[in-house]
Formats: sequence, structure tokens, C-alpha cells
Amino acid sequence: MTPPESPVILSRTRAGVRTLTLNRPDKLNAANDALLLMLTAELQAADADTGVRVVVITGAGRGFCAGQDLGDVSGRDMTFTEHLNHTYNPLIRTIRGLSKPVITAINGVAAGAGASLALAGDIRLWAQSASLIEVFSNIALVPDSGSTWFLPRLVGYHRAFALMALADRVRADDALKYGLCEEVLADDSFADAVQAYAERLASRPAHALKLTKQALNAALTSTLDQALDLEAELQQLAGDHWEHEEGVTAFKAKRVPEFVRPEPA
Ligand code: T3D
Repeated sequence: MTPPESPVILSRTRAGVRTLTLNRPDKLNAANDALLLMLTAELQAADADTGVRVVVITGAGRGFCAGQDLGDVSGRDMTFTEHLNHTYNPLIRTIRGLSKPVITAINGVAAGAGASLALAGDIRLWAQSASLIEVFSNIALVPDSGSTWFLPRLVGYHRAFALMALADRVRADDALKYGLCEEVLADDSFADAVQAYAERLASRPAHALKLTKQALNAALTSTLDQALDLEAELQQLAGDHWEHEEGVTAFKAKRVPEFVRPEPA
């Protein structure tokens, strides 16, 4: 009897943190359609699950994600445009639109669309040995899955162009310097350190963070006037929520606020 195939995405929830692990380690977690569609579905499920407060995306084995599985493209019955609209673009839109913080935990090499995925997180944590390569030009393709949007906003047009044109590898220390990651963590305790970081994030006020993500996403493409208007609108929603009352009460009582409560049904 053939053993059942292991799932391309592993899912585990601990202390309000849902960890989704890309699970094709023999190919450095290169993405086939099953992986991309399942990752998007798992993210949507995490968004709908009130027990989940933070989502972590990471990779099994020594890679984070080597981008499109190049063994999986010949004979495909979709154009490139159709394929991106069917797989990668919904994935990136889902991450950016998720109402919960998404941590991309870059455990190893992130290349091509895997680099875009690494950059799409709200928080990017890198293992010391991780690296990122805008590898697309090696196979004469255009950076996709959001790389042309994320990278110049982080490093400026010129460094983005150079990284994309030459496909040079960015290592963790430079990634920190360039603003591609929030923290570089030791390899040997990476998973535990990511979980600890995620749990700290999970203890923060989830409703306020959801609105903060919404405001920051909108501000990336808005005018100052539009940002001020949206802040005023969202602040009302935050101020009317129990989290705000709890924060102020805790401050006055000189205690730590307790932002984790079961949501009313
Ligand atoms: O819709 C569309 O199709 C367009 C979308 C495009 C999005 C994209 O992501 S395009 C870019 C595709 N990705 C690449 O071109 C990256 C190819 N891989 C590499 O350049 C290198 O593997 C790395 C720099 C990422 C890592 O190098 P290294 O030396 O650490 O590992 P390796 O030995 O090259 O790879 C290990 C194994 O993974 C190897 O398999 P083997 O020989 O042990 O059986 C290798 O073939 C496999 N692998 C790595 N990347 C891919 C892959 N297999 C399939 N597809 C890959 N992308």
C-alpha cells in the first residue's frame, strides 16, 4: 500500500499562535499549486478562528521557500498571468488583508516568489543563516508576487533594482540593515524564539492591532489627509472597544492589562 502523502502545509496551534509550515523540504519548499492554494485556505481558516491571534508562516528543513517549483511548470494549462492570478496573488492579498498579524519566520533561503512571501509578513523574523534572493532574473522573469511593491518601499528604487537585476543573495545581517527584517535570531533556537515572539504579540490587543494593520496598509497608498480621516474613523472603533477600557483601567491600577478574553459569540 502506498503511504499517504504528507501535507504540503503543516498546521499547529499553540497559545493562540497558528504556525503554518511549508512542507516540501526536499525542494527547499518550492511552491506547487497545491501548496499555494492550501496556504491561502489555511490563512483564511486562521482568520476565521477566534482562538487564533497570530499566524506564523515558516518552512520545513533548511529552506524557507525557493519560489515557484520549476519542475511543475511544463505542460501547465495556464498562462503566467492566469497562474499568478490563480495562486500567488490571492495568497499575497490574503496575507496583507488578514485581520491578524502574520509573522514570516525565515528559517533559510527565500528565493523568487519565496522572497516575496518573506517580505509580505507584518513582522519578518530571520534565522542567522537565512537569506533572500530576488532570483527571477536568473531565469529571465520579472519579480512577482508583490516583490516590485514591497522591496522598493523598504530599500528604495535603486537598491531594489540592483538586487533584482543581479540576483545577489542578501544575508541576515544586511537584511536587518536594509529593513527587510525586524530581528535576526540564532539558528539553533529559532523556532522557540519565533514562538516566544509570536506569543508576546498574541498578548497584545487584537482588535486594536487589526485596526492598526488596516490603517497602515491604507496609508501606504494614501495622502496625509486620507490617513488623518481614516485614523479618526478607526480611533472611534478602538475607543469604543472593551480593550481600550481595559488598557486605561490597568494603567490607573498600575497593573498589566489583560487583553486576551473570549470574544462574545
Ligand atoms: O506563475 C509562474 O510560474 C511565475 C511565477 C514565478 C515565481 C518564481 O518564484 S520564479 C523563481 C523560481 N525559483 C528559482 O528560480 C529558484 C531556483 N533555486 C535556486 O536558485 C537555488 O536552489 C537556491 C538559490 C534557492 C538554493 O540553492 P542551494 O544551493 O542552497 O540548493 P540547491 O541544491 O540548488 O537546491 C536543493 C534542492 O531543491 C535541489 O534538488 P536536488 O538536486 O537535491 O534533487 C533543487 O533542484 C531543489 N530546488 C530548489 N529550488 C527549486 C527546486 N526545485 C524546484 N523548483 C525550485 N524553485
